[in-house]
Amino acid sequence: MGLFDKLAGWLGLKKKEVHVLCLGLDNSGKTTIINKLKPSNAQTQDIVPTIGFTIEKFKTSSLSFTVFDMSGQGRYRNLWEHYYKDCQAIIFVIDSSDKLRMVVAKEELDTLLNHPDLKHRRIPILFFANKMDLRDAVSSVKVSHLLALENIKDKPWHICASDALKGEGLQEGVDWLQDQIQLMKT
Ligand SMILES: Nc1nc2c(ncn2[C@@H]2O[C@H](COP(=O)(O)OP(=O)(O)OP(=O)(O)O)[C@@H](O)[C@H]2O)c(=O)[nH]1
Ligand SMILES: [Mg+2]
Repeated sequence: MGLFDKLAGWLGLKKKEVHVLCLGLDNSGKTTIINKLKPSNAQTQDIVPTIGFTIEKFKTSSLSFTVFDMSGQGRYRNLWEHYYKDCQAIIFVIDSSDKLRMVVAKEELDTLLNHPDLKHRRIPILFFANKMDLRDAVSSVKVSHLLALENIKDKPWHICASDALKGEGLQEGVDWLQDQIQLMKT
């Protein structure tokens, strides 16, 4: 980064650019969450399963986010790792009502935490324990235990219960992530 860019950053003239990866099993609600974070006039009504990935851009007063909304389907999960090197934050979404596949979600999380491009980096991970509105959903504390999040010692992480259909819990999570990104060195 050149001196003028640095100066502009310090003076708050330039938005910090961050790449965020949105990961989690298929049907967990990733695209629904990202859609809900858009201004209401830009939201789409029909969400379909993601093929490969899609890219969304968001801007706040100080940050410019590029969010990679990855497909969670088994056949596309091998794409995730290609984006680890360039990402500065991860959003990991869990369907809290899908107890059968919680173990698969944990396997995918463990694989990503042990990946060489992520293992030694202090990048923040925001977990959404999504679909809290469903009767079968387990609490975010339970999701946290099932995924053994207490074992993540070298990265800041946070879990929020969410209902992406109503948009509940999303702002709390995004606020936490923004604070973490602001704390990170450029
Ligand atoms: N009840 C309920 N349904 C939800 C919630 N979030 C998402 N859904 C539904 O779950 C289904 C899957 O949502 P998507 O956002 O497409 O899931 P995804 O994680 O992007 O799936 P892939 O793109 O296949 O990886 C859709 O029918 C959504 O309407 C939620 O909080 N509660
Ligand atoms: Mg999707």
